[in-house]
Amino acid sequence: MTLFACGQSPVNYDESTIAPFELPDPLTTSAGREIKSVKDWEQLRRPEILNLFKEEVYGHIPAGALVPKIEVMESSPAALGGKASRKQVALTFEKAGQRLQLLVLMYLPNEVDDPPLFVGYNFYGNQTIADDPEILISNAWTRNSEDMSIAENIGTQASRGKRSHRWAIDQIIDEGFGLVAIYYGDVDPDRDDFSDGIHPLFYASGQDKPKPNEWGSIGAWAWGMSRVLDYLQQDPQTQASKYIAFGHSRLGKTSLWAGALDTRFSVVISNNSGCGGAALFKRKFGETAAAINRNFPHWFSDSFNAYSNKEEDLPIDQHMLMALVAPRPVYIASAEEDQWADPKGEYLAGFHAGPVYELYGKKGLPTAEPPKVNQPIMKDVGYHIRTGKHDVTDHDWEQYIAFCKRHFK
Ligand code: GTR
Repeated sequence: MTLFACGQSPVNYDESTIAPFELPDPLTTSAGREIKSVKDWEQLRRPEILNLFKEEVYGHIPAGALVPKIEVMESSPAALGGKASRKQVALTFEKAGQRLQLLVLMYLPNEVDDPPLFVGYNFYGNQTIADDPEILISNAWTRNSEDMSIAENIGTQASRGKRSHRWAIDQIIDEGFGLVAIYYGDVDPDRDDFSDGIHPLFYASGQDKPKPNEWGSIGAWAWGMSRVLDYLQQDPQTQASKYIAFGHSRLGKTSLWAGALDTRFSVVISNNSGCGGAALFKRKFGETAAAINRNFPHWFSDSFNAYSNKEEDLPIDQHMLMALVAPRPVYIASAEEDQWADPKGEYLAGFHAGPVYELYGKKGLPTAEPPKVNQPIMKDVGYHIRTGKHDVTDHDWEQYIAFCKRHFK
């Protein structure tokens, strides 16, 4: 079936019409040298690939460290009926007269020392992830949504708990994990506007938008995840924890990029991340580079526009993004009805990252054929496709917890 999205380029949902394409080999350098050792991978090819993703896809993050002011805003040892501690911290970044505040919400299991922590963004504010009246509401711009009871571009009391179905907090705590939640709009409001969010704090004088090969919003959100890790690593309650980058959809693209950039993430999880996340660009199935650049011009670097309808020219594909996470475990989840995100392309990217995992003596996905629905595969690369739509469900969380447990044993 080929559908036309409002007079734009056709959207392909037909496996049989995918044009043959070639994937760049993660284990051959651009100068044609074959990589046969971890040392050569880490010293030659990995930096080369990382730089290609910066230069061509997500943009470089400008140099310069910003050290935030840290304030504990609230804490309680008696959250979630007494089984968890809640702690809320504000990280405030200031530069050149600009100020950005990031609210970090933590739920930590009371019975576990150094619990592994899922670190993940949400779409509408921390207050939406749980029905907990103590959660602080951000002042940052928020997309209006009737479902979320948000009408004036700012989080509301009525939005509390509206997205709790996406966060299996009880399961997470009961299994001995903690959750660190952040609102992505605190770091960069999700709109095509580079005068807000973190970007202006890094502008040189006279600059009003990132350079063509500099970060878009995904780069900014990935930067924010690393700043949260900086914080967690110096808080005595969380500094000895393991950190798991988690994200759904555009925020799954972000968790993969954050995990590639920052090796302090021990495990990386992408839920239904699709185009620009886990899915292979070169299949051009479902959402394409042209569609994503048209609809979300602010997500990638401007240099990425060169690949709209020219995926074959890309010197990378998303199997190499996952290869950047190696040897750390990476998990990719798809949903059967989420064809826009190209479930098979998500699986294949994981599969083709395998050779890099194998170089480390780790195990990739076993075959090029995706598993049937609801039959997770858990190697060092993990994958499942579940029944249902683009979303995060308890079934997804069950797999993430099981996958992390295997690796933290
Ligand atoms: C869609 C977009 C996808 C995905 C999704 C989301 O509209 O086309 O790439 O990121 O939004 O983030 O929910």
